[in-house]
Amino acid sequence: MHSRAAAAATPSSLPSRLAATIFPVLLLGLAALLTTSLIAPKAHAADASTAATAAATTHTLIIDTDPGADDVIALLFAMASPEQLKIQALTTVAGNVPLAKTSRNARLAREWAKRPDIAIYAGAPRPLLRTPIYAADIHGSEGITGVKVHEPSQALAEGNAVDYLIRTLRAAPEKSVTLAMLGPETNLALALTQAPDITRGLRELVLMGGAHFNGGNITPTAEFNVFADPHAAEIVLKSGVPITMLPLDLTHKVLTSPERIARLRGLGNQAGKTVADILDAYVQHDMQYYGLPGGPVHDATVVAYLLQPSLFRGRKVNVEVDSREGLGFGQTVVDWYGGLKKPANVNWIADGDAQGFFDLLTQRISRLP
Ligand SMILES: [Ca+2]
Repeated sequence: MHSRAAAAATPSSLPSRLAATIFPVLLLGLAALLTTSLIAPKAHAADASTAATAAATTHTLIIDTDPGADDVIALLFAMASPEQLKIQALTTVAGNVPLAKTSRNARLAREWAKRPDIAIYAGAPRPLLRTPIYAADIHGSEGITGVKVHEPSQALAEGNAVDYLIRTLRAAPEKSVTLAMLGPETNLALALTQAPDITRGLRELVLMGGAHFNGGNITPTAEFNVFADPHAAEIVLKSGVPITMLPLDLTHKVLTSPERIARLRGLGNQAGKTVADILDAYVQHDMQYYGLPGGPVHDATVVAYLLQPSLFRGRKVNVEVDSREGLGFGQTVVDWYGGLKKPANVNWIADGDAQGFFDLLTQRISRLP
């Protein structure tokens, strides 16, 4: 992971990328966004606890994802919760593995959850500007660890994920759609760049990404999803839409244990076995590399947050992304103490109830075939 990270840390040279067709579009969008980027949730309140009190929440939901072993678990978790999560579609992006495989893996999750009603749109095949990077050493060359993959019978939906997001968010009632983002944020950045008005339809963005107290997982300072497309993350963080981020600060506290995986395996359904098989393989790297007693299940914490926000605690803070070449490339700069006096744009989740997370995951996975 880390030798590759060092090699990938330098974005491709800007002059060569200027020729890319995307860049003029991006500049236009950035200009438009700058006029609205400071419309953020109200200013930093010292130690504003954001633990929610609602026992159960519902969302009209789109999930943007780059499966990814933990994405697959998050997708199964979400698709097992139809009374709370009205999933409109899945949109896929290049990330942990290239786009063809993330899209195939999203279709596999849909097949395993028996949810043929959910359309899947493929989106951006590469980041906005930087050199593409992948994480096959963590997620395996197929993007899912511990289980056999095959080509699912149900195809992708016609059309591109970015067009789907623009079309859907424009048609949606004001502040009605929650977007869960489990990978690099390229698709939404492209949509916001082409159609800044789509923020109107968004209720909230819930992102797995970033790192502050914990340090990074792809470089010492950067978390993978942000590092894989920091320019996209910058656009998203400046969108003015309410944002909750679940960073490594949280996910490295919500760890598997042999008992927690055994409960999933012991459910007796295929989904429980699948999740346990994925986790048994997936957690090995992180347990060894970080010396942790168990492994994180990063993206699945987003789904738990949507279902039961009272499991989590955070603070509304200003977060910016370092997209300059150098040691901090892809770092989320989190003003935890409010010293910069900038508007809070992110509800940064720093802690959570690990046992509560695994209880909820296990209960929901038990509902699947
Ligand atoms: Ca992911």
